[in-house]
Parts: sequence; C-alpha cells; structure tokens
Amino acid sequence: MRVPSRIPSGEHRIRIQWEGCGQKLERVFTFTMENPDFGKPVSDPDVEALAQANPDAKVAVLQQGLPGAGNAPYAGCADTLLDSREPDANYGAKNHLIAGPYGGMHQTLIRFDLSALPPGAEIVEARLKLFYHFGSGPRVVRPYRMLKAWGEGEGMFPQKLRDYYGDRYADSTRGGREALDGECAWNFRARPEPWGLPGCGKPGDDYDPASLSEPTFDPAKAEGTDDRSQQPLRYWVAWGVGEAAKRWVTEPAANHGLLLRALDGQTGFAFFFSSEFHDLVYRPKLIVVYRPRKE
Ligand SMILES: [Ca+2]
Repeated sequence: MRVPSRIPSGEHRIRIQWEGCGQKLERVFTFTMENPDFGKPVSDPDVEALAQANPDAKVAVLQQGLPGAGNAPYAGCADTLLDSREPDANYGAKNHLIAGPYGGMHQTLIRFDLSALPPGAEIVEARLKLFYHFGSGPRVVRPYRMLKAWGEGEGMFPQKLRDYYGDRYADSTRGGREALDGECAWNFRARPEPWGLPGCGKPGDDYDPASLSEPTFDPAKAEGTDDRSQQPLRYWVAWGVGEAAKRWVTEPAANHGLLLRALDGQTGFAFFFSSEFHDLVYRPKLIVVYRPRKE
C-alpha cells in the first residue's frame, strides 16, 4: 500500500477503543511497514525558491521529528502558548499555539536550537513558518526576539478537567495544567521566576520590541475554504527571522527563541499547529539558508 512519507519504516501499533453494552473494549493491532521514502524532503515552494536564489548556500529545514540539517530527526524545537485565563497553567505539550485574544489573551513562544547546523555556518536568511488552522478577525501576528529563557514544559490540561471530562478534553482549545518548577505560564517564564510583566509582557526585558518582520498571511496558499464564509481555512504563514538567527549562531546562549504577538488592541486571533501536532509535516519549521564555514 502507499503511505505518506512522514511515517518511518518499522513496527507500528494501532489501538482501537470502543464502548458498547456498558463495556469499554480495546484491541491493539501490530504491523510492520517499509517506507523507503521516509526522510525524503517534503515539497515546499519556499525551500525551493530559497535554494534557487542562493545557489552557493545550503538550505536546512528544521522541523520537529523530521530530518533537519543532518540525517537524525530534528528534536530542537520548543513551543508553547501563554493564556491569561489560566495564568499559572503550562501548555507545553498541547498540539496547537495561539496568538491574540481568544477568551483571554494568548502569546506564543517558539525556539529552534541551531546547534544542528555545522559549526561556523554563516546564516544568509531564515524563515519561520507556522501552519494556521483556525482564527477570526484581523490576524496580524509579529515575531519578536525573546530576551529571557523560558521553560516549554509538558502541560496538557488540568487534572480537575481530566477528572471531570476524561481524556476527550485533551484535544480541546482550553486546557493546560498547573506549571511545575521550571515550566512557563502567563505568570512565569520558568516557575517560580516571573516575567518582567505577566504574559511575557515587558518590552526590552522579556522581548526585544523591534519586530523582526511582518507576517505574510497568504490566503492564496489556503487548503480549502469554509462552506459558509468562503474564507480560506488553513495555510502556512511565514516570517523572515534572519537577523535573529544570525545572532543565535554567533551567540547560542542568547537563543531564547521568538515571541509571536498579536498587535496591541487587535480583536483577531490565530491558531497554529505546534511541534506536538501528530502530523509532522504541519509542525512549525525554521528554514535556514546558510554557507558552511570555509576550511
Ligand atoms: Ca510544545
């Protein structure tokens, strides 16, 4: 059978659970699969365009779980959201990110470790891409360079909600659980250390207020349209972040990643898939154009 190239060769398991006649039943099927296409690049017009525009440089795509600058699956992305409604909650393991007001205010934090690049690499350009899948209203979201370390954490959703709703709450838009020591939240960059202002809110302290670039929300790249509104549904959003990436390579200790922040006073919000999203090809990616160090 044909399989998507994002599933590696090896042994896999499918667990099927169902309920009937007051019983919970479960079957687990094990199968072995060969996928010689795994690891082959997934087509991305931006990657192809950047490679063509920089014939003397290399292009690496850093995306959690997929081969990056080397052959090993990349594991250097940390991302999470902050939610003012649950100011002590951590969301590090949720499968989406949010920027803008959605009930409460939300900020997205994302960091890519660049140590997978060859030592001494010279950054030509870097482009951050997130897959937008839900939102409303004006959705201008800008990237800013983070000035402080923060703990991604592994929060998913609160125990009190798990007790009440069961696991089906895990995929909802709310959730998170009380931040543990070292994990971030609206109130903490790494508990118990607070932000300069809650919600990574202090320019010049929590983040560099100079925006790195404008977003390119490009509905022309949308996958499908909403039946009622006829608005584009889901598409990649890209930001140029080369100036930050140059600094991260020369000064790795200053790589605290990026804050993705909606415009002040903006009513719109945007949801993106995170680096925990089950479909690897829709996870956030950093496209890095670089020249290896000359020997
Ligand atoms: Ca995460």
